[in-house]
Amino acid sequence: MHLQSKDATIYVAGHRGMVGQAVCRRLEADGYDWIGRTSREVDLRDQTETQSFFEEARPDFVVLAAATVGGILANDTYPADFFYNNTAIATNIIQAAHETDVDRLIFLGSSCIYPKHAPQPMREEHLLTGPLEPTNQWYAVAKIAGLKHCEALHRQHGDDFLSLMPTNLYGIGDDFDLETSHVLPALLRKVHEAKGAGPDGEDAPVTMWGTGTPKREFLFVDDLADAVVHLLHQPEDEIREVAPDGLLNVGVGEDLSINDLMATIKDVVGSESPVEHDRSKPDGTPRKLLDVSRMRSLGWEADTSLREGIRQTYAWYREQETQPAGR
Ligand code: GFB
Repeated sequence: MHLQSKDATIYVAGHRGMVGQAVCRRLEADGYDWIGRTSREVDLRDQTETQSFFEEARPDFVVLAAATVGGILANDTYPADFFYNNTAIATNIIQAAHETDVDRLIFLGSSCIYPKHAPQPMREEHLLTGPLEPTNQWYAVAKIAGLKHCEALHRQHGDDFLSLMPTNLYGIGDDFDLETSHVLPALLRKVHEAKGAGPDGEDAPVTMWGTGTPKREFLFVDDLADAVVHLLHQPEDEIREVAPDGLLNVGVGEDLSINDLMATIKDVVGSESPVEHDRSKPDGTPRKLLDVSRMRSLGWEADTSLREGIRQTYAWYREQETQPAGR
């Protein structure tokens, strides 16, 4: 059942993460209240704690944005954490939402659920048609379990549980730690720190991982939040008409190479840094472009250009740098 009342209780799981924060910002702007719990308050990997929280809070709507996430290296280095945390969080929340009669749940997956060599652009029907990318298969399998759980509950009990598959996300609240982050914040930070850092005050070289030839599609996180809220409002029969399995890709519909991303970032930052490649690091999937026609036919499109999104993310990053420690 779709969102109609401003009195609805909306639980945003993962409200402190980049996606959760963006969803909460958007809900607040539209005059909706939301509830959230930190992992100290409710360990979502614990079934009993999760179930008790749902019984006490009785949310009407759930946005499932809680997850262990990271870039290609983090996925490759911590496969057990990515697998276990994400499987447990998704299973516990989705089941508790079912048992407490949540009106609609939106589960956030990832475009890495599709086969490594899926035809491009990737359609929802390409799920489970070929082998996964090895570096992030553990995360992908956990996300596939979550979306299949939603699909099974819809099939067996008619639950209005949907799965959104966002492409690579970036934006305000992103992780800028070079070991764990995704490519966009990593390159933004590296280019920023190299500015004027050469021995004679020139821009120092920056190193990017891999060959720079893989292609990715980048969605500004506030656009994803807009897609989530848009979907909360859509009548169920209209959604099921375009997505009988409840699966909806969310992206911008265009991609670019990591080399071109680097050039755009350098341009936004105003950098002249030479670029070097660390080829010991993996490239991952050669291309990941989503077909977003299902969301388009539901009346949604992304509206932040990559350049504008990078500009806003960079402004936010610089603000964090200038804030006193401890904030
Ligand atoms: O964003 P990213 O870490 O994740 O890497 P994936 C994208 C591409 O950028 C890869 C290259 O080809 C990286 O080798 N790259 C270049 C860099 N320089 C850097 C750098 O400094 N840092 C990083 N991180 N990459 C993730 C999955 O895959 O995407 C997750 O592992 C999830 O499970 C997420 O699906 C959306 O796009 O390759």
